[in-house]
Amino acid sequence: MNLNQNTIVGLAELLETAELQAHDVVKITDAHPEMDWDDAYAIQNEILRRKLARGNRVVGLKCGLTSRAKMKQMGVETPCFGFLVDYFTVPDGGEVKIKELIHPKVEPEIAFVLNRPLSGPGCHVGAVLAATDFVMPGIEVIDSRYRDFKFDLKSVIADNCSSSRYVLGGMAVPVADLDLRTLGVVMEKNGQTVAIGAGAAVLGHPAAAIAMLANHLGELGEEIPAGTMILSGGVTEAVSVEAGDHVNLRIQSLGSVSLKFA
Ligand code: OOG
Ligand code: MG
Repeated sequence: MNLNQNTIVGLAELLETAELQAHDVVKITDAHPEMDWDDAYAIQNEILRRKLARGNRVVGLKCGLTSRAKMKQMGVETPCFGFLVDYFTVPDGGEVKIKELIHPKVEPEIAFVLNRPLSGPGCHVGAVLAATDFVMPGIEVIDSRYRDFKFDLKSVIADNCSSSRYVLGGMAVPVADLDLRTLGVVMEKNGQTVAIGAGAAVLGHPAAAIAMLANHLGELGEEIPAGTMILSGGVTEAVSVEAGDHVNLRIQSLGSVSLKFA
């Protein structure tokens, strides 16, 4: 680690305040080019600590930048991991207030819910499938706190991977009879198709993203607890939204989920 504790606490406060007050900031590596990966996750952890101290609860985890489309769109080559807390949750068909966000985008996701813990190193697609209770369609609303949605990997990790809101819906389907690689994904905005893809866009198999998260936590001596919900990462590029937009996601065999922006 290259940053001292005061700097980590200060940067966490800067980023979390930007989230809560819905204003952007310049990417933090501009002023702290020496920041390393451990610093980045330490800042994210400090944001989590602030939220827990305020009474928020963790309701899930997320993998990000796991598809080529997302990596290319953001100019970043490596996945990142973040957390989801209670107030990020939107009910199926529910409304997100644009005023609470900076410059939101939506992305289609396959959500996993585990019935057994997963630990790394050595976690693989088979272990993930064996520990998965069911999968569901999910729309993630990302909202980078960085100006113009421009960042590098360390800055976005510190910013909890742009986490902001998410909705789950459709059907909860066990994975035994599904081929998650060939599941078709169609996202519509205001009735127009804006993104199409298939599960394999996420690291060749969406379960590989969950395995990567388990291996990442394994390096820290942690595991993914049983019962955890995890977003495996945007299947396609993220799409900008504004007030009045209605977004619908359909995933083959899993049904649909939607949300609107006001
Ligand atoms: C980072 C978060 C990416 C995903 O699914 O790829 C993400 C970003 O693009 O702002 O959630
Ligand atoms: Mg995402």
